[in-house]
Amino acid sequence: TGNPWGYGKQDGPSVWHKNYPVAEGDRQSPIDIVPHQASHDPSLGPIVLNYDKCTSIKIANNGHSVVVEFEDSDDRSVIQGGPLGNPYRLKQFHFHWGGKDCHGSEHTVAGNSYASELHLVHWNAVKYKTFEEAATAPDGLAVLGIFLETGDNHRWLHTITDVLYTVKFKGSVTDFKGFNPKCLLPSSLHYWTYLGSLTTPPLYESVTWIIVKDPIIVSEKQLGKFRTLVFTGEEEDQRTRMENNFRPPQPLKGRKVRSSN
Ligand code: SG4
Ligand code: ZN
Repeated sequence: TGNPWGYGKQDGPSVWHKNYPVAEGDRQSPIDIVPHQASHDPSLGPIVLNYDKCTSIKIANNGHSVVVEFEDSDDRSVIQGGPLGNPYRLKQFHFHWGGKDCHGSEHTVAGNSYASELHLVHWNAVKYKTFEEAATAPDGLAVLGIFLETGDNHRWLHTITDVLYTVKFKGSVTDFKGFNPKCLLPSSLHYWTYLGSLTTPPLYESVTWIIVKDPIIVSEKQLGKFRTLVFTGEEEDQRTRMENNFRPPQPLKGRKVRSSN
């Protein structure tokens, strides 16, 4: 469905607006977060994650990223609190990363990029019947963003990097049961929040973004394993390495970024 898009010269973020005019809309993501311009909002409560009975199902290469999908037919895995008026169900998580460790995140902080960014995508099952319906509604989705910075080895990321060889090509899928993404989060969940969009086509303006301030630390070697994935299918002649699958920051257009602390 939809038009082909990617992260290359011909099909990358700078041309997405031709097929997806909302790319130039008023609440696009990602953005550059300028900490001293964010307003502290004492009414913002803590983020609460109920991922305990978490039900991951599979890991897949969708030709744009690597995605871990969850069973979302009930409220077993939800995010609540913070800016959210009700619980939102976990649907999937995925990563964005660079070809080098100096860039790769979608959001930037005071102009600085991290090596990668993890997105946990949730939907508002209280107001909407399906993920697809929620994805087009202004309060339909909540994405929790976590920055990855290079340094020491991350204790749990190997659980994901160990299976990446099974999803090297676009369209490949592997069983991936019982993974709780809580192990990938930093100890403090202080955050910035603002109203934005999906960062890939169809770029729907439906996301309440919650960007965690503290990064997690992963090794260069661990991040390098993501770059063994390819954007292309197994039957395609020329393989293109999956890297630099991030959209750069978009205009703020008068939006306010709020800070939890
Ligand atoms: C990545 O391409 C994911 O693989 C997509 O997930 C995701 O689409 C897309 O990013 C946009 O999500 O948090 N970066 S983002 O705004 O979640 C959706 C799938 O295609 C709709 C499963
Ligand atoms: Zn994303």
